[in-house]
Amino acid sequence: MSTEAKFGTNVAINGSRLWDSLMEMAKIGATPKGGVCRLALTDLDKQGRDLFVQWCRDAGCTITVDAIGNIFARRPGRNNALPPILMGSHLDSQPTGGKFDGVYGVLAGLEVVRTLNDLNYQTEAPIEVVAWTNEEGSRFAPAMVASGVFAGTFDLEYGLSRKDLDGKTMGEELARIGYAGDAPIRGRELGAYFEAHIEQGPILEAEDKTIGVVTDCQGQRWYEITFTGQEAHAGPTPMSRRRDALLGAARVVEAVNRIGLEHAPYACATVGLMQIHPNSRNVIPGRVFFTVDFRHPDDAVLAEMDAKLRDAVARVAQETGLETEFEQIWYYAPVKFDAGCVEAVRGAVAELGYSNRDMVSGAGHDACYLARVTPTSMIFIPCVDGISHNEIEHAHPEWCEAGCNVLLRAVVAKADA
Ligand code: HGY
Ligand code: MN
Ligand code: MN
Ligand code: MN
Repeated sequence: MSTEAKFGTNVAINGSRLWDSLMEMAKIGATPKGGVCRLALTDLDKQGRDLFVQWCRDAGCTITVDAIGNIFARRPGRNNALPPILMGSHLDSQPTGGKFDGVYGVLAGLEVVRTLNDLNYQTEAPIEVVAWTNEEGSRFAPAMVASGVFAGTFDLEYGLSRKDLDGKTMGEELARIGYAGDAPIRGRELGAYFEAHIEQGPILEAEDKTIGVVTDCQGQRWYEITFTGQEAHAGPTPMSRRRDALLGAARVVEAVNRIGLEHAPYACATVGLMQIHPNSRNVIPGRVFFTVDFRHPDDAVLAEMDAKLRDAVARVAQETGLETEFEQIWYYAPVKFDAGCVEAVRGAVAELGYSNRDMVSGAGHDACYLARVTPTSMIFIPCVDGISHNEIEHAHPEWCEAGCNVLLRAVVAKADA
């Protein structure tokens, strides 16, 4: 039965309440250019978590937190023996993040709960809003590590032992902010998972489409590379006697970009983090640490890019005589989302009459790991100029409202199935 038949035709979420909650949450870690910085497990992440938990309790949910800090806000159904339908995303951000990446999916889930409360409507199965720990992978690599632990891809010890660049572990930081929970880390039977998220790319806005029906997500490979040469004085050291670690890194940065271009238009290849030691203007760099982020929707191409990177690093090491350390620290294959969940989203979009198109997600999401343990799919809304992971990230209120209306219907369709 369609949700129209259940709720009647005038069912809609409260768009201004959702927008107000997004703007309220954006005050936590607000940056001067209008973005947010709420790095995973910092005091600001704790503040955001505390606010989310309070809002969920105010909406009548019960809260559980698991051993890697994932927060589950549960709204009971008529039959609580049934596996719950989950919806959510993440509250942590990039260092120069935006107001919507992740937090939109969490607060859209809360708005679904608030709307069902307004309607005094109880779903058959229970529903849960989830905030996953450390989705961004900016402070603690890799990304999505907590949903990966939940899905059984990583063991709990691996997750808790992830270190930031200051050597602090996720386990220590979870305990410090009071989110080292005791709920079982996995093994619960789940009904389905839906994640609403901004597209973080330009397609929906460019095609004037309101909703992205996400069918797939591209795969990723992350690497950590170190070149070691010899610090020396920038003045007296002849060019012929230098072992300049930054020269090696620069040649690999060029190779990374070339590999991405060779596999255009779908490949993505990025060097985003680099540490130069001693990072002094008149010292020849002795050591350079940097990261590589590869993405592609075709696993075989992702493997080809991997092989080309390894060759490039070996060639540069040979050319420059630098020592190298090379490690692939993360990999997941491209993900195909569950046809039933995709159809639930498509059905909701049709009921609502929103313009839409199928999409492959360029960004990684917790949904990529949830897809390993329960039927999963995603709902995209546009973002202005496709810009994200940037303080100017923006989504219009009407887009946020539309995505949440779709989430409401998809979740209820599954919970009442
Ligand atoms: O990197 C990603 O795709 C996500 O933002 N963690
Ligand atoms: Mn995100
Ligand atoms: Mn992100
Ligand atoms: Mn706007």
